[in-house]
Amino acid sequence: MESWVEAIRRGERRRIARAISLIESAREEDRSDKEALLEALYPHTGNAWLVGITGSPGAGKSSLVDQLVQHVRQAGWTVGILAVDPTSPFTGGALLGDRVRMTRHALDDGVFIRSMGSRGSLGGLARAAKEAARVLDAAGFDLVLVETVGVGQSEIDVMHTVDTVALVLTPGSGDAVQVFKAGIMEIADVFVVNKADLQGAQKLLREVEDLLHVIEGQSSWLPPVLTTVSKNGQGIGCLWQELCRHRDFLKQSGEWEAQRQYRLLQEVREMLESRLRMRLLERMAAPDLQTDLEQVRERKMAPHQAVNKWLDTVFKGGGSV
Ligand SMILES: Nc1nc2c(ncn2[C@@H]2O[C@H](COP(=O)(O)OP(=O)(O)OP(=O)(O)O)[C@@H](O)[C@H]2O)c(=O)[nH]1
Ligand SMILES: [Mg+2]
Repeated sequence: MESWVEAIRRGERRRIARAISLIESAREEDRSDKEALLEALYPHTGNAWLVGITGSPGAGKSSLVDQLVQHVRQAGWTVGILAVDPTSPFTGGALLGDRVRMTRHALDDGVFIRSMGSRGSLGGLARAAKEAARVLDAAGFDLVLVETVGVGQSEIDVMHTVDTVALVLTPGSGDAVQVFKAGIMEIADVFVVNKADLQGAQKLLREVEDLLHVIEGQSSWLPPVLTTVSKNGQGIGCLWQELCRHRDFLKQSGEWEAQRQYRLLQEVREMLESRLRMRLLERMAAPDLQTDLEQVRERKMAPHQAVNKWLDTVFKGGGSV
């Protein structure tokens, strides 16, 4: 394990890829290896800047990521990319040709690209994406870009694991309204109207700006709206500038640390809750508890009495939960 972690920290691509595969594994017998790896990596994380790119299917997210990678590589940053698709069962590169248009970075040592599907969803795809991002973080990538397809709940969950979120919209798709419906507006830090070469881009830009005035004053960060053409790279420099401005805002306002601390506490809480729930449900199958249930059905014991008794057994009766 130690040499594996060292190899990851040196940026060895095959070891990084293997680590992410392990994280994606839904097999119970992989759990202890996975936990050991995550334990060993964890002290080396927390350095990368995590940026999420989300938006409806076909909005141009991958093309945008591709242009952004080109741009930040010239500025000397190293980049890890996770393309997360909750609708796809495929993982580990099966989607790369399809979803991620980034073959030109394939030979660049400063870029690592990986796609993740829903297959390894022990604990949820958002958790797997978060843990995969930690691998890339420990591997020393300065920037980790997380692309998610769609605007549903799993995308929102994934976006809750990054520092900065860019939402990609396109003209002529009724996107601005959709954004409100999905409740994703609240989590976007930068709005990108992509495909600005198409008709309706300026109209969409104004629509989004109007919508944003509604939330003006609610936070000290007012999300900027900008246009891009990810086909040819137009507006990418501006996008990078705005992303960096958000990062600076987070750092200067103290939000950077506050947001991370809060999320780590949430992560522990959620994990604890789900583990406790699993253990309790397992216990409920025990014969003595079945007898109590029978008593509840026969109205000889009130539901809360049964619950009190079970909790007593589980927590006080020497039983580990
Ligand atoms: N006209 C125009 N087309 C674009 C632009 N950016 C991307 N496209 C096209 O839009 C299509 C989808 O682009 P992708 O980058 O794959 O979009 P995506 O959001 O990653 O798609 P999914 O991952 O499938 O959700 C492709 O055919 C692109 O060539 C743009 O700025 N202008
Ligand atoms: Mg894509």
